[in-house]
Amino acid sequence: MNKTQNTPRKVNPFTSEKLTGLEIKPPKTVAAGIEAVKSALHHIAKESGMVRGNRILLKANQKKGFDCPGCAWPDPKTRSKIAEYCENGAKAIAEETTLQRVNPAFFKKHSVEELSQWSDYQLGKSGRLTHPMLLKAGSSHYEEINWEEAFSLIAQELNSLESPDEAIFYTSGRTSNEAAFMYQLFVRQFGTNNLPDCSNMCHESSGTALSETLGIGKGSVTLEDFDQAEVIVVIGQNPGTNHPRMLTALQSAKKQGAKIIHINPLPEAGLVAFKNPQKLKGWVGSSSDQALSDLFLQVRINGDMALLKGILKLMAEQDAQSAQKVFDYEFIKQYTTGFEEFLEDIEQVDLEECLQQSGIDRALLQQTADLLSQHRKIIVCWAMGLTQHENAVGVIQQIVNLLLVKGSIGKPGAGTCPVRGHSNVQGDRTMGIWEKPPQTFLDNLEKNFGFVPPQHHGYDTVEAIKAMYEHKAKVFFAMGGNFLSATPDTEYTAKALQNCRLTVQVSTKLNRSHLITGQQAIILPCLGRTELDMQASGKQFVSVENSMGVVHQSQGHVKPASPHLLSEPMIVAKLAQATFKASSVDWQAMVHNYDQVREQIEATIPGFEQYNQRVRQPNGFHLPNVARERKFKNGQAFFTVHPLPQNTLAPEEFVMMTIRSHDQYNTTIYGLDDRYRGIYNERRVVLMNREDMQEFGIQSQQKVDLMSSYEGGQRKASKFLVVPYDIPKRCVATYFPEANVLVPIDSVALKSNTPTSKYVIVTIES
Ligand SMILES: Nc1nc2c(c(=O)[nH]1)N[C@H]1C(S)=C(S)[C@@H](COP(=O)(O)OP(=O)(O)OC[C@H]3O[C@@H](n4cnc5c(=O)[nH]c(N)nc54)[C@H](O)[C@@H]3O)O[C@H]1N2
Ligand SMILES: Nc1nc2c(c(=O)[nH]1)N[C@H]1C(S)=C(S)[C@@H](COP(=O)(O)OP(=O)(O)OC[C@H]3O[C@@H](n4cnc5c(=O)[nH]c(N)nc54)[C@H](O)[C@@H]3O)O[C@H]1N2
Ligand SMILES: [Mo]
Repeated sequence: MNKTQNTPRKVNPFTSEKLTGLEIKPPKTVAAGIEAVKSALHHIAKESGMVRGNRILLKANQKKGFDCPGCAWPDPKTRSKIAEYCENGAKAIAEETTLQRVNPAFFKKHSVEELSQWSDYQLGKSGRLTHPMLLKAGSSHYEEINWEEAFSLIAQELNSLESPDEAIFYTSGRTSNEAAFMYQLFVRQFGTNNLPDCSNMCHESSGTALSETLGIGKGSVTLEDFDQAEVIVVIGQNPGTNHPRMLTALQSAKKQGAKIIHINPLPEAGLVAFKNPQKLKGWVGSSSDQALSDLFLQVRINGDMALLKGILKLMAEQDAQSAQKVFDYEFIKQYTTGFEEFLEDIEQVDLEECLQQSGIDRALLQQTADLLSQHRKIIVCWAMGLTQHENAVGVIQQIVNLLLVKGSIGKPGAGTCPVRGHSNVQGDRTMGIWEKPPQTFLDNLEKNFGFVPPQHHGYDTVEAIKAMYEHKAKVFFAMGGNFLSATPDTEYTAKALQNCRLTVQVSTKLNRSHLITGQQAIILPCLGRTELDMQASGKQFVSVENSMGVVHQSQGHVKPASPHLLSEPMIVAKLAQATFKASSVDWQAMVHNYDQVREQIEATIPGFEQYNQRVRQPNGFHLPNVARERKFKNGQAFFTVHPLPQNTLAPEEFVMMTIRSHDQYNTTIYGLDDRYRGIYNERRVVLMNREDMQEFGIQSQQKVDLMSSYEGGQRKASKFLVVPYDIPKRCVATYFPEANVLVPIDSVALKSNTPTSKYVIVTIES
């Protein structure tokens, strides 16, 4: 079956162009409710078996259960006994606990070339990976390899590099604190800070913006703050799909009197109305449809800077005119620097320009400014709609300005709330998964482990792709994720990976990154979150940090998908033992009992005092947060000044954002529907404004090609079907990862280097 060939493998790095049969229905106005319950049960029954699946679901997000691998939204202190999960959490769990298997027989049957022609949906649905696999140079099929051989092969490649900086170690955001800490320790002892992660494509802009102004890259609110907030702004985020349990928090806040402002180019379901499926009333659909948002501002893509500046201008005018101050001068004086420069900039704002650039009319802008003026307990929540733009850091800092003028940082019911994606992406960063580690972190490693970690910064995700493309990096190792499909500029990234001598993926499920490889490729299959992790000292649990800085435990109970799986910590330990002739670290002791890893974390990272004891408390513990405690660096938070972007389009150009459908988890495709948006059975769609369609003579469901010509380079994504949609003029939307081929590798956010996945200039060709 296995052929050795001299010509390179003809593999397809792109998503499948096969159309699957689009059906369009009116978008939903209500999120969740009985349909969500039906959908959750359908996915669980199909993948995991009805009885088994439901037993597994009962453990999701329970105090003695596992942390849902869906999103990073925190758990409430009192949990629902029957269902502390949401529809999309259930889908994530179904995906991991599926009964399908990708075993050596599967790989014998299907060549890598053949598999690369499959859709992402088909690849994912093939099931859980069961054995370590090797794709030899020139070979057509993966073949089984034993663990020891796999580790020694990787070690050999790593040790034959001219410099440790020729290796890249990527991390996705599901990796536990324990695995992440050991992984970065291994990588730094090996000698590099090349630790790019999914965060580089995700909330990096938030981290950069917040550390510069507030001294900490994380959000400042806790879940309890939602019930005390007077105004909650949800901007650039689609919680109905991506953080469904956040709707419960918003609903509860609203019951306590909070007003909710929704700022988005799309009227996303859930913020319009929401039926809580966790409450029995909601299960049968009898609760009244509640409109969650009080104000909806349908901003143009990247119109947020203009919108925020316009709002601040109106608030400043009111503050100047009325005796009752809009701004919190006591807070400003005591805690901030730069207010005068900020105010001067705001006073010079041209309101007309703001209205035009944001696409919001004056009356609505005034209403929004009034609401914010009248209240002093404000929370702002945001996600990818803000972080993936060239001026992302600036826009987020403008949000910080808004909170600072209101004194809305570091008091109950107020603060910053960047809503994280992957369930432990925040914890991974705390553990040192960072290409730019702070010096204190490196010093602590040195003190604790007795080796000198590399001092120079490593590659982030975009830099890593370029380094591989330019043959500066030769080994690529991924702790989870789907690097090929998640990153921008698919064709360029594919070449980059193919330039490597070896690519290694630690994975649970098959994806395109296993097929677009270096000369040699290895798959190391690992345990998932839901599975029992048995080590020499007995059953283990791991810990994770949610979006609000709460660290808590997660314990899997499900029988592992295969007896050959290793846990991520074990994989790191064995890799370290194979790579190092001698090491100052006792790798075996750490995996013997994960308490030992936690002891090392406690000794290295501030905030983890009595880690093993506190993580065993039912609700875990909060990490310290200088913004929440108003202990800003040198006592001060910083106002900053930001210009309006120059967003001009040629007559034939559109701005495209790449977003998630309701049936996917990043590059994992659960199904082909986007129920809330009324789009069924198709992912190759482009959402377009009806007037634009008329102007350009485009029909509903017409097949078009999308072209991007950033700085002269031509990129093309073929065969997309047009869906007429309620979206601002000259704005279009496509799904990620289908449209990643159009995101230019050089189009990145200033300072954070995050690909501008929400701002790609395209033309549409019929
Ligand atoms: N079910 C499910 N859950 C998930 C994920 C998943 O794929 N599926 N992914 C996880 C991950 S890693 C992450 S990071 C999060 C992502 O969560 P989100 O950030 O909610 O995900 P996106 O689909 O990228 O949605 C971005 C939202 O921003 C809006 N938007 C786009 N451009 C702009 C703009 O310029 N201005 C404004 N104001 N809004 C804009 C879009 O219309 C959309 O509503 O979700 C996490 N949770
Ligand atoms: N155009 C565009 N591109 C984007 C985005 C966008 O909005 N638009 N969003 C960006 C964002 S926010 C993110 S976070 C990235 C996501 O980038 P990644 O995190 O790299 O991608 P995922 O699709 O989440 O990774 C899925 C794979 O992870 C593996 N996996 C799942 N669970 C586990 C586990 O427990 N352990 C291990 N070892 N592996 C596991 C499975 O094999 C699965 O196939 O994509 C980014 N790319
Ligand atoms: Mo993300």
